[in-house]
Amino acid sequence: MTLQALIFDVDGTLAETERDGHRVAFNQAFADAGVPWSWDDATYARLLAVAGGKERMLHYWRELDPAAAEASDAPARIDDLHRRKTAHYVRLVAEGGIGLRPGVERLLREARAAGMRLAIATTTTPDNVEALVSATLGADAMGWFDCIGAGDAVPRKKPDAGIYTWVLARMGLTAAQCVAFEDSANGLRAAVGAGLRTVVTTGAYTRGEAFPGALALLDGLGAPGAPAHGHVHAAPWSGVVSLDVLRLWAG
Ligand code: XBP
Ligand code: MG
Repeated sequence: MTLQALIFDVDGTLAETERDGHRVAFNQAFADAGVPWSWDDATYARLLAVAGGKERMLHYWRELDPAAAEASDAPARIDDLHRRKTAHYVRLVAEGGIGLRPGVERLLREARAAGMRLAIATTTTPDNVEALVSATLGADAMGWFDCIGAGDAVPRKKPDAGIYTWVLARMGLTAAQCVAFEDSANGLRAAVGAGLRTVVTTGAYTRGEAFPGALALLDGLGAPGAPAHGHVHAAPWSGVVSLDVLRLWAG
């Protein structure tokens, strides 16, 4: 089957957005709303086991005060906090503080030049995707992606496979025609659940997780003179993840 499309996760895969982006935005939203929460790095690392910012806040609230978290006004309060958080995140990203991970822009441009289709499958919101893509690749770069599967497009977030099956359906492609890129165990489970061969590039928060079923488990995509290291089909591998390499791996 000829490789037709690359499907990218966003947070942790395109860029390391969590520690200095999302986490900071959550804390700013809590402060805005007068909510006495503040997520330090260790707390956030633990809470990242829950994909989805709204789901993550609700999980934390249930730990702190189960009764309040189940109250009738809880969903509206979570939605308000998430709107505030997303506004802070979009502003933080627009300020240019978060760059793409090494090799991401190179591979995206290589794929475009070869006529390979591109898509995004992420738990975060469409606004956050647009902010990151525009800030790092330019205002027209959202047009590089045939499909952007984000946030509440599907009823269940990763590790549910829904967002990936949603993207495949809209692309009119089968999993066998694509390769997915992820950074987390939740994301890998979602992509594999949709039948996708998946390249995992671990990040600051995810490198200690387990990644059963990954096509490749790497520390990044690599760059000329700065190869990635890891395993492909469980065999040690070092190099630069290029389109030709992906075509070879995808068979
Ligand atoms: C990672 C997530 C997101 C972000 C926060 O998404 O789980 O929830 O942590 O963004 P990805 P939101 O699938 O790109 O790795 O607050 O918008 O959910
Ligand atoms: Mg991710």
